[in-house]
Amino acid sequence: MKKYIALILVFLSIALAGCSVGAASSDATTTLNVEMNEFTFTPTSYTIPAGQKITLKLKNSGEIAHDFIILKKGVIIKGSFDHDKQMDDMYFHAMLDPGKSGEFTFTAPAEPGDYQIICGVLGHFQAGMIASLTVK
Ligand SMILES: [Cu+2]
Repeated sequence: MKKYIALILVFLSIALAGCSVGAASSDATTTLNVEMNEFTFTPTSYTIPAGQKITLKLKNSGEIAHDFIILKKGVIIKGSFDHDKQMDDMYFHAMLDPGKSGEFTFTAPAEPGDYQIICGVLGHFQAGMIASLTVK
């Protein structure tokens, strides 16, 4: 009889373990599909859930390299952007050569609000390569 109860407990713990694994994997991953070209991001605005894992599917349909940069909260570029001098202003950065596609992952900022997305290649920000990100 004791053996029988022990067996039931083993099955029960396996079932519970199965449940918790299921709960963890149901944490939805948000996917962003972004296309870059001269000199645009398509689409131009994105919304992602705060603190969650994001899969970024990036495609460069252009003929030159482009960046997908999420700036830190409160960093608003107005005049020009200097990639090398403003490393600390970047929350996330991905770069793609022309004609390439790539998949990247990052964790969305924990703080809700509006964030600026830009291309950091010299002159591209000025050419209008900007998008907006809403974290909520
Ligand atoms: Cu660019």
